[in-house]
Amino acid sequence: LEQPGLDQAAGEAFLQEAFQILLDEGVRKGTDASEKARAGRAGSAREWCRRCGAAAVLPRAPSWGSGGPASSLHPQVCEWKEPQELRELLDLELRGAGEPPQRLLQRCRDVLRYSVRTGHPRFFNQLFSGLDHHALAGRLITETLNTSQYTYEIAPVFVLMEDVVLAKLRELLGWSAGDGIFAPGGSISNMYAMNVARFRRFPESKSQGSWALPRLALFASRESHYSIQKGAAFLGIGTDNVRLVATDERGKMLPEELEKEIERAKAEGSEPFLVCATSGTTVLGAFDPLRRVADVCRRHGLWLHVDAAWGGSALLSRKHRHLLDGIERRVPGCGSGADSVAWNPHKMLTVGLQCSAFLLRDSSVGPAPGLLQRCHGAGASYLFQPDKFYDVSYDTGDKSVQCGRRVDCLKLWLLWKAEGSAGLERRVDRAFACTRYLAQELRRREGFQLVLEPEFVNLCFWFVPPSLRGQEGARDYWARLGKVAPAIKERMVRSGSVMVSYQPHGAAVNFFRQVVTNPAVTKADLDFFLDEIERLGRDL
Ligand code: ABU
Repeated sequence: LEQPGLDQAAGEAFLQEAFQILLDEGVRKGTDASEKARAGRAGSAREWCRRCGAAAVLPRAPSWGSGGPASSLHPQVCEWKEPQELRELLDLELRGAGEPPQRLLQRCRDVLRYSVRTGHPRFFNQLFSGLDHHALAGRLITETLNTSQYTYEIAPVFVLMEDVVLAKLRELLGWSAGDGIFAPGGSISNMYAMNVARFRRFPESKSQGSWALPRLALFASRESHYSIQKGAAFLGIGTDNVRLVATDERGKMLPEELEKEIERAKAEGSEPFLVCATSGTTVLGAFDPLRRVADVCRRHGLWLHVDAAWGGSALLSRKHRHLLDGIERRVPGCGSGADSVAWNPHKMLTVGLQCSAFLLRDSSVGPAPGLLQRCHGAGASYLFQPDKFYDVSYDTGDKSVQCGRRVDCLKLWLLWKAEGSAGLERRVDRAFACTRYLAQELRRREGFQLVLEPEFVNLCFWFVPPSLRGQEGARDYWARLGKVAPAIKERMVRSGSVMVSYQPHGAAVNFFRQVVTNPAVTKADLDFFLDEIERLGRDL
């Protein structure tokens, strides 16, 4: 005990080397478009791989693996391994003795090598992608400081910063006042909405639980996020009490169907309390008509929550914010637009996972505790001592359902400082422009078929291989088409050239859902993406 239990100097030396690896392998190789440009110019995959030092990528050349650009044969987005092989490569077992620094640094390289490069300009698989350098700096500082967002005494900077960032997001919603909290993902933000709406209607539910409640009913569209079901199960509301409202052909909630569902629930003896509208559905990118949904909520006295986890960032764009029209609406004397909103800047704004804001327009917030605090507060005497020497209203942690809570505001704050609102608007507009470009290319190319015209940045399409073209009338056409996207996906992941998601949806067989949120993506990447699908699917 006379000496520290860890070697600071050796630790720092290790970190320096680890940071260099992080920069080289994680940031540069993981995002550098010129890596792929060099690869594209190489004569063959073998030649390129020899030059860059990577092991042979493909054990043998399958029919779809030849004749294309060499870059498509080199793993750039991911280096696929079967689980057993990966387990062996990584040597995951934890042993009694520690390892020397060089071995550990090699392990860091391995982790980076075999992980998926979500910051790469050819990763289109999720609603998040890309790597923003300023946001990453914020994430690294957050990890280094390793604090919890609950009290001013241990997170003074972040308590003030969270307040400013949440106020800025509320301002974009058109709310001059209110409350909010960063939550661990959009699913939890949606659960917050359910809990707060229930508490506002039945304050005694906090102490008495389900014993204080009638059979509740909440409403969301058939296209709503699956977290609505999860939240209902988790909060004891029950998935049977989530009434799924019919949508139009674009996936937007039909307000007249909402009204009918509410009436039906009431007639069956349930107590409606919440409507969850969606701004940006996961697959189709649909926006529910908020004005009309808000009208229904007002007529029935229901809390309107908007799950804008995906689509919320459109509010930054003067050109596209109309998609969320009605979210801000105030109707003097008879209610308003949304009561609460979930918004994930980690998706379209490239902030980094996770950054999800739960925002509420709560007029009760002020010197007295607001709704969030009243709903979740438990007043732990070891954290929230009322007799502290400073203003304890800055101890905001009791609004949360968590105790320890990550700092999620710094990465967004630093990004915003770097880009300004104008820069963020440009990013949003660029994502729309990429989608428009892709849609136009799809229409031009043989074999591509849009599932629907994009309104947002979700581009949903089928690739029809030559063997299926002109056979739309055949009995098994759709069944065969439904096998194409999974087959192409397997090939692209095994080659590591590109990643994109696919799914069946309602009556539609498997189709690709392409989403560009990464500001590093260029036309060349989008052309490559379509070329690659054609190349990987031409023999199917
Ligand atoms: N919250 C939905 C995320 C799933 C996706 O990236 O597709």
